[in-house]
Amino acid sequence: VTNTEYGALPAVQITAADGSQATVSLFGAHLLSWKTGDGKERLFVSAQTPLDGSKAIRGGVPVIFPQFNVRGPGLRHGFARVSTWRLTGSGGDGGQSFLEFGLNQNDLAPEHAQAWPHAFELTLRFTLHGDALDAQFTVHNSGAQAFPFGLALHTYYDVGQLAATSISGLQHMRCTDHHNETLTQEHPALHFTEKLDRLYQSTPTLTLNTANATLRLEQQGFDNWVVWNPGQDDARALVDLADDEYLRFVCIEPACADQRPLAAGAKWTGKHRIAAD
Ligand code: TA6
Repeated sequence: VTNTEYGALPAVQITAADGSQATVSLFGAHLLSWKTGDGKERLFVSAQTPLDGSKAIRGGVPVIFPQFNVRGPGLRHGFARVSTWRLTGSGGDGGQSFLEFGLNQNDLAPEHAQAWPHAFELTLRFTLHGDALDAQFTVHNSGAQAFPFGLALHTYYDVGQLAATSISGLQHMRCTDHHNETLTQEHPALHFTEKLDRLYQSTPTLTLNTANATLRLEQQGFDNWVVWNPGQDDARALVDLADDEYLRFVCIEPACADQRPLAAGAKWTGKHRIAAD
């Protein structure tokens, strides 16, 4: 493990035997960069994002917990992405390398701990192996009462050219769009021709096709896939995104968008694998 800095943020970096590399900021346990063994960057980070802990990072993989967007009573998209996590483990063998991060109620800023007064332990482990990146996310209710939670791994992919990008694996699936209307995906491939903000039920596998790459996305344990690109108008309204940067990324997020209960002592685990061809 190498200690490094990303902007003004302390970060840690691992490099696997094949040269693939992951860089994670302790602020948010936020994966900022994932390069495959060929040196190709797979994630998008906005050139205009603050990198000083004053605000959530626009790009990479924001960790959303305990609430997805405004689907709950608390902070939009939760406090995990604006909290400082602990590095709880690292290592590797036989071509694998991992970094593990933890966050519990004692790590929170007082206003977040007061607004969400539960005992919990989050564990997020990123593992590099071959041309794949695994994320394993565990929520442990370490208190004496059940609590509700929602979450997501809000992954921003660098797609190069939005117009040449599509997602397959969603055909015939029901989803709700940003008008909260329910529709069925008719086309085998989902293309990005305007703002898109959709919540699908989860499936085990999706494929992201871009001009230069194919990525296979797999999940276990999550309820939904969220697909987002802000389009031109919403992108202009985002101060931490340059006006034309929406043409370079899509978000595809394994999520539990609706709040679900976790019993006292119980654990929830979700797994996400991104595999490059
Ligand atoms: O995941 C999609 C979404 O919830 C959108 O509705 C969208 O506005 C976005 O995430 C980004 O949210 P943020 O709080 O990071 O500006």
